[in-house]
Amino acid sequence: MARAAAAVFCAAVAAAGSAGCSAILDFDGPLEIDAEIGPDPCAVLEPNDSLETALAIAPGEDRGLGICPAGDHDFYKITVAARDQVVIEARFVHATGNLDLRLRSIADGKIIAESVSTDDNERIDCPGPAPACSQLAPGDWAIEVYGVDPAVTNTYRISLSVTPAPPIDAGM
Ligand SMILES: [Ca+2]
Ligand SMILES: [Ca+2]
Repeated sequence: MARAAAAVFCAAVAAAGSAGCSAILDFDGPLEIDAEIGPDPCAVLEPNDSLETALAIAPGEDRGLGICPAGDHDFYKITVAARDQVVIEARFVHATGNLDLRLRSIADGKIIAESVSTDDNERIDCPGPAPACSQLAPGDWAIEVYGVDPAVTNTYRISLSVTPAPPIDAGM
């Protein structure tokens, strides 16, 4: 009943021209929405389809995820300290769908490095030569995983490894 009432109110707001309709949530109702979404593998950790909705992951993270439905993009946010050495990996079977991996500026979306192989897995080391990635400045960065062809779906694991740089040699 409460959901129906909320939906009617929502429609009324929409008819009045407000864009705020989606913010109306029905916290009093039963949790049947979660029950509906739960079994859907395409809904795990979604939505994370933009820089703005990038999901924070921590060093040591290693999760099983999916690019689905077709056209899905997954964004993750990582936080880097000064002189951290960062390894980002997406592991998947290329034969079931070609995924690529990018590191982007979370501020403006600029692509910093991209791993675009045509075999299993993608990996970016910063700093590292292939693909070229320089030492990352401290702060937040974004990782993007996506299907090269918009029709691609696939499962993958994302992992993040961060190694603090050794102490600066006092003799330098
Ligand atoms: Ca996504
Ligand atoms: Ca690839």
